[in-house]
Amino acid sequence: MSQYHPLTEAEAIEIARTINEVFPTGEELVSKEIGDGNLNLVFHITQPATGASLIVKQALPYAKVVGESWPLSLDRARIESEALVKQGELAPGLAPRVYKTDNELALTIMEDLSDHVIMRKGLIEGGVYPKFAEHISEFIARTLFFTSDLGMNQQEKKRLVESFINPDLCKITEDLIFEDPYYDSPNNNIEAHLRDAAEAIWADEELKLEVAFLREKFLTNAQALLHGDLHTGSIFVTPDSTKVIDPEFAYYGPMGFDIGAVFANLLLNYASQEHWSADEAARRDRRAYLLNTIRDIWTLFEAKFRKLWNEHGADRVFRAPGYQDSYLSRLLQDTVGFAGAKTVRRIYGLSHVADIDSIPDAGARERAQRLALSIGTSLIKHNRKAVSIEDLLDIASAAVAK
Ligand code: SR1
Ligand code: MG
Repeated sequence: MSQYHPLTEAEAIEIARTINEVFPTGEELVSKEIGDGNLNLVFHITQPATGASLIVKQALPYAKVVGESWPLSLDRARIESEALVKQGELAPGLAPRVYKTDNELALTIMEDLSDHVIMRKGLIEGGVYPKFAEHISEFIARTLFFTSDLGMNQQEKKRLVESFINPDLCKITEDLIFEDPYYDSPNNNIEAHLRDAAEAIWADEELKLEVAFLREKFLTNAQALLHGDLHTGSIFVTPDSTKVIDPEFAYYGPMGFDIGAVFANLLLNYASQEHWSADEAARRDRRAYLLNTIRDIWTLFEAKFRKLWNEHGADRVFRAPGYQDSYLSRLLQDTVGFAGAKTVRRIYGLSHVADIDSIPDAGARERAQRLALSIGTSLIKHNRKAVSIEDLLDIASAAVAK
């Protein structure tokens, strides 16, 4: 069975049965294909007699969301597996356990997290996750610091850069985030009522200059091993637990891209409160919760990152007074810019988010979309001027007040 082909459910069961630590006994296994993402097959395998379960995830050789006309390398399954293992080592308890990898079949067999909820869904349903800021700040601080030139052997880092070269998946990001939204690309998915807003962005030279700087950073700045797609659909949560999944876009890139992804998706949910909150007071409370979460994440991240640097810094020259402060201010600016770019692309680019697309009322949906565009474009324009996380929060608050 080892030559690549998309698995049938029966084959997925046969493979799952080899994971003795989950299925030590021979009772019947049941499979359900639950992949609702853009790129992969995901088999949820359960053993009704014991309640044991696991996930078999298989990469397809094309982007499922578009079809076979968009081929994608299967090597991304190896990258995803290796990134999951590395992230699990660097941030214990914050990534799913990997039981087995098969690079030929492009699969990863991993811990079933169905006692958690996908954070995007949880947020849409009004969930509150009091430990999330603590957990995600730990995840980003440790995975970014210990894979960067700040926190690891710099020769080994170059070898890691090589093993995480991920051209097909990077190309998706380069197109969908840093190019298509800024011209009349056939990839865009623009609701008719938003055409004028998209056209205004295509004509905005100040904005496009900032996008060019951000694109350049994404293309060239091999700062740390990124998750690469750290939106709220890549995070499982409960009130007590956080697990980061799906690092198939992992590659060496600018740290602010991962942090900005988390913030952008909280901001998209913030914009979507035009519909999901029951009334004005509920909307205010929910938005305050989301902005406080962003503030907490940045504050905790910065403190943890500085502590890691002070205790484990691998580079003598980088101890020069002022360098750490400069690094963190540049990282904040990148984070603000990438948060903006990742907000804009979800409104009329190829791939949207359920927070906004599932708003049934067209008027509320349009208000949420325009609000997200206003926040996203302001963040992009402001990125190189940002001095504090309060700048990002003020932009989000001001957009609502307009
Ligand atoms: C063709 S893939 C579209 C999007 O889904 C992934 O989650 C990434 O965000 C990508 O840009
Ligand atoms: Mg994904």
